[in-house]
Parts: sequence; C-alpha cells; structure tokens
Amino acid sequence: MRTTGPGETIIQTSGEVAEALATGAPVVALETTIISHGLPQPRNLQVAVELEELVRQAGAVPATIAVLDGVARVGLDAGMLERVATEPGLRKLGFRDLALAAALGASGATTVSATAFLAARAGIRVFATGGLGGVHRGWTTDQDESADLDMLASTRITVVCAGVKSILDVPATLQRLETRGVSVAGYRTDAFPGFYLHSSGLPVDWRLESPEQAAAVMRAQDGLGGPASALIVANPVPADEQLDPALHDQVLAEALAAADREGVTGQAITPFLLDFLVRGTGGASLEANLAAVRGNTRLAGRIAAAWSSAAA
Ligand code: PSU
Ligand code: MN
Repeated sequence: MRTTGPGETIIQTSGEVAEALATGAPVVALETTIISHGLPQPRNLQVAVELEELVRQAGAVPATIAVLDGVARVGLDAGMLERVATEPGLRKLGFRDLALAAALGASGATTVSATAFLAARAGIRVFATGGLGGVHRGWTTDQDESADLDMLASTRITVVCAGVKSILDVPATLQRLETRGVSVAGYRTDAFPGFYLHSSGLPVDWRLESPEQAAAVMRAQDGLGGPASALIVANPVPADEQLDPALHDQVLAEALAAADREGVTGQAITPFLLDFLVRGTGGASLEANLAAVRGNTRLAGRIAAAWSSAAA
C-alpha cells in the first residue's frame, strides 16, 4: 500500500532533471509511446538514446517520461529506457490511465496527454514528440478523438511536433484546437506540417522564425494568464526527408481500409496504422517519422535553452 501524499512518490523526478529544474537549466520532456508502440524494435531503443543525445547537444537536459512499477518517472536511466523499448506487453498510458497504473503498480509508456501532464507537474515547460494525436477519420461515428487535445487545452506546455499524425482527420483536428483555445504556430512555415509530409496542405495562421520568438510567446502566455493552454510549435519534416506524398496517400488508404476490415479501434488504432505504413512503404515512413522527431527534438532543445536564458 502506498502511503504518500499527492504527487510525492507517485511522480519521481531523476536527480539530473531535478537539479536542472532547480537551477533553471533547460529541460526537454520526451514521451515514450512513440518508443514502445510507435517504432519497431530494435530501432526504437537506438532512437530513444539518440533523442536524449540530441537534447544534450542543444544544451538541455532530457527528461524521458514513463510509468514503471506504478511510479511515474520523469527522467529515465539506461535500464529504464531499455525496459520501455523492450518489455513485452508494456501498456500505452494516456492521462486517464495514470492513477490506475500508479495504484496497481503497472508499467507503461506515456502518450502526449500523459507526458504533457507529468512534465508540467514536474515543472518542465518544453516537450518534443513526433506528431500529436487528434481527431480520427470516422469521428462522426466512432467519437475517437485523442486525449492529447484535451490535455493540451488545459496544460501550460510548449509542444514541438510535426503537426498531427496524417492518419487523422487533420482539418477536424485543427478545428478542435481552435475551439479549445490551443495556440498553434508554424515554425518557419505558413503551412501546417503533415507529419510524414512537409505540408498537410492546410494553412496555419501564425509563423515563428526562431527559438527566441517561441520563448517570447511563452512569456506572453504567462503574462496574460487565463486558462493554462499549450503552445504548439509545428515544425515540418524537411522537404527532402519527407515521405513521397503519392506513396503516402496510397499506403494510408490501404492502412485505413485494413483497420476497418480488421475492426481495429481505440488505443490500438494509432499503433496499427503507423506499423502498417512502415511495412507498406518498405520502411520509408519510418525514416520520415524519425527525421521529423529528430528535428522536433533539436528545436525543442533550442527553445528550452532560449526560455531558460530569458528567465535568467
Ligand atoms: N508521435 C509519433 N509516434 C507516436 C506518437 C506520437 O511520431 O506513436 C504517439 C503519441 O504518444 C501520441 C499517441 O500521444 O501516439 C496518440 O495516440 P492516440 O491516438 O491513441 O491518442
Ligand atoms: Mn484514440
């Protein structure tokens, strides 16, 4: 039985991350569902290690987040990272799963919703991922909207991502972000990125040119007060590293049809579609996904650095 007060040992921040936060040094949160459920083994562990290294190269401290044996870990050691990448049957935990996992001593990787929550609770302001979850195609009948959106509407965090996953209904997702009051800006682009693709073909109203500008928006959010919503910095995969758009559209149509045929729903749908794309594109979607995540992680490191030097 756990006899702790709220948030005490349920959330454990590593020594390195705690020290960085205490001294105002830059920290970048990284999620783990992309590692456990979004990427194939054994590449996933290499990627997890590489992303932490990219954060360090940008002068920030990585805080990879997961729940292990009921403890939400903010900052993982090498053994923990390996568990996340290799443990069979590891759960995928959204925000709503955190209390259940904590109370029952379960382990799982955290999605954007759970990671954003835990990062903000730990005092981390900048977070990098690949593509956000959002409103699924077929939402009018399935009601499937990722919990990522609700969490970003109520959490003061900056998420650097390559837009939302292109397996989703992207216009509906952008509409939900507008309705829920989440700030969205393109990073050096006027087009909302398309995850595997440089552009989703949809416009984005605001454009940021530098990490310093992103940090200025974050300061303005704090200065304004009001609901604690997020800032989404939508950073496109470079055009020369994107997935071929024609191949993307063709394999995605096949993936959606297969999911429909096999009755895949709920938490399983995103990993199913991502995996189908990897196989259906002969690994090309994986390379585009990784290029996007790497770019986002580097930019998040630079934004965290600009944010902490502005605060100093
Ligand atoms: N970005 C990626 N790959 C992923 C994800 C993000 O490049 O696998 C994960 C994130 O953890 C995100 C989740 O929160 O997919 C969305 O899942 P769902 O649609 O079930 O909310
Ligand atoms: Mn869902």
